[in-house]
Amino acid sequence: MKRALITGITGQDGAYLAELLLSKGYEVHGIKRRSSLFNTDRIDHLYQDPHEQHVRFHLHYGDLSDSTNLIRIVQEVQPDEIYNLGAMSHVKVSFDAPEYTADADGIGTLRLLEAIRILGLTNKTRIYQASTSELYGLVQQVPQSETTPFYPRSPYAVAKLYGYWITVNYREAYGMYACNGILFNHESPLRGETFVTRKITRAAARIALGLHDKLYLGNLDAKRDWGHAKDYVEAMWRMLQQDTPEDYVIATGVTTTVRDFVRMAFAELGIELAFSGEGVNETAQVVSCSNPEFQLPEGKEVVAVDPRYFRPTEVELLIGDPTKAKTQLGWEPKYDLKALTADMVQADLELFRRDATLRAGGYRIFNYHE
Ligand code: NDP
Ligand code: GDR
Repeated sequence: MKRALITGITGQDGAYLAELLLSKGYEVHGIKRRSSLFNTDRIDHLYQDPHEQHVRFHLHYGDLSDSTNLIRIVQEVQPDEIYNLGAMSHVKVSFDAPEYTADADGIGTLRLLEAIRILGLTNKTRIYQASTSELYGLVQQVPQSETTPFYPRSPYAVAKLYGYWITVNYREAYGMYACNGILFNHESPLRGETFVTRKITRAAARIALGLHDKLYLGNLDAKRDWGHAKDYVEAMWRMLQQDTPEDYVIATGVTTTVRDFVRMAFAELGIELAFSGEGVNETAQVVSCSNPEFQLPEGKEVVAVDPRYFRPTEVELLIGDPTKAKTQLGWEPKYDLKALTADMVQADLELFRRDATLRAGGYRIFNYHE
């Protein structure tokens, strides 16, 4: 039985990857951070009572900022594969917490590589590093591939640039099986609520159900290559099953503006929107609503721009070329953007129908944070 260790197991990708590896017969170990409230919502369905026999899912307290802790866990687990998904992953927040981001996302990667080396596991343990399309940053060439130069545009991307190169360096210096997956944006119903797609699908469902008035967004012109996280964790696993370690771009090859994603999300609910105005004055109004479940008057303004969400430096355009992954890994995504949007919007509609029922019954519902 193969043994995998996942950092960031409580995150979106960690949850899907754990599910995938368990389905393939792996013993899965995950590192979670201590928090004052439970933070395991995404993996609770995978939990196995440690008192039972033949348990294949284990959680360890830890943090990428703590090398002794990482060394101890790697020593205990003796993993065949490590997936380093843990990170402060929000680009906008990295401008507020640049030093912490560098520590967790940059030096955290080094700590894990060093743990493998110190413990003499360089010939046993394979490692996947969660690199990102944010490395490309300022547009120099499209579509972006494994050979496109990097130009990071945020403290997050600069930290991830260190993670990328230190992974390459350990591969070359010590012959480790270490790979970078340069993954473009990938989303799902498990996506964190403050990333733009999930923020939009949640707000669309809540506005349709009459639970929320208006969605405020930042740069509507930004273009992203959005795929489904379920497809992307499959690519991570494939990268660690090859004869030689290499780096791969994982993307759909299709790019879409934030504005068009808003249109698609509302359209999934039968609501047609029209955008008007420019820059900070741009808004979107309801043109029609074909779904009798929702009471949305024509002309209602449901989207507006709030400069609070602008970034000091922005990544304007991402579109990936996944040819290498398709050819060498045999990787093929199952979801296109329409199917991804439908999956997310329907999941959020289901979630907030429960809130609507509670509110109708006189119960207070949770606060809604943006
Ligand atoms: P999430 O933000 O959903 O999850 C991040 C995970 O990292 C969480 O489990 C979080 O724990 C954990 N974490 C944060 N800081 C630390 C730390 N100091 N020590 C240990 N764990 C930590 O991210 P995703 O699942 O979306 O992304 C997974 C990885 O892939 C990240 O590294 C991200 O930067 C990268 N990536 C993501 C892409 C995407 O589009 N989703 C695209 C390209 C790369 P907690 O739950 O306690 O906060
Ligand atoms: P990104 O994802 O920065 O690409 O990083 P995010 O969804 O945060 O932003 C995508 C684009 O949408 C624009 N935008 C907004 N973004 C947010 N979060 N909130 C808003 O209100 C809003 N309005 C417009 C942004 O300016 C941006 O252009 C994600 C993360 O998962 C990273 O960890 C990962 O490395 C990259 O994807 C690939």
